[in-house]
Amino acid sequence: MLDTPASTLRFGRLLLTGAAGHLGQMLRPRLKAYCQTLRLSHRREFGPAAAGEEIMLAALEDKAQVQDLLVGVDAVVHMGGVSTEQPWEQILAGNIVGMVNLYESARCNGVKRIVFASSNHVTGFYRQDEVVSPLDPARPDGFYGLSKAFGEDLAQLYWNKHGVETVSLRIGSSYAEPKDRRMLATWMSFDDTERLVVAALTAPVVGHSIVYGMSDNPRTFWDNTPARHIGYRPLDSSETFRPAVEARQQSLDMTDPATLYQGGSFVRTGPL
Ligand code: 15L
Repeated sequence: MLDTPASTLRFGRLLLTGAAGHLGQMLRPRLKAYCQTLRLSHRREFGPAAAGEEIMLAALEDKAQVQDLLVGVDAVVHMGGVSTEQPWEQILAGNIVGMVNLYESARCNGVKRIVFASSNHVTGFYRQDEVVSPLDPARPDGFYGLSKAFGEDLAQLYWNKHGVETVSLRIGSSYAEPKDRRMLATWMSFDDTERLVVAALTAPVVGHSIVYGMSDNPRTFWDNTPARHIGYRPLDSSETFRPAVEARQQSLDMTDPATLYQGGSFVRTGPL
């Protein structure tokens, strides 16, 4: 967790969706420093609220539940929805219908800013020898990446038409440490993930902006220059883990699409 001066407290009530998921659990204690009340939401029970928290269960595809969820909220950190490649029906419910419900609720409840957990899989079908920026066209690597591209387009629509601001975070691989060679390029430490989310919440003017979520890795697939106005400055690097990762994965199969494309194993066809 980062040291947070008291002066950074900016929000009355902040909503964190997907609070019981991988990134939601990591962000839960960290985001409390930036608000008076942290409203936590997930589709299933996940235990009691602690001091400074409130819990509201909601399924994203349930329009009425999502309408209630955003009442009295100043800003949203949307980590909810389906976070890996899954059958289309699940992605449709969580990431397409759920996103429309969330943005409609934001519009109706006057919520001004959403930080949206998009994904690097929006551009997963670029090769690993290309450097992609948020200005390049989407090349999703599956239904999951496609749904995140839809989410970004929806965010753009709600900015243009209704003045709801969004920062879409094309998150790379947010884990305690990189698990394989690909993640030496895509890894984002938990502290840098907090830095990115806080920068996205607090940058003064964002409209709809897209930024890749990565640490300060020396080799990377992404160029965040068009998102410099967000003010995200990563302080960690995957380089520390390189010797251990390379020792574990000594050779690369150059005929495997997962080696050639940025999306890694997400680009493979066949069973999930
Ligand atoms: C994602 O979007 C997934 O949510 C996560 O599980 C990782 O697989 C990550 O991308 C990645 O590309 O490493």
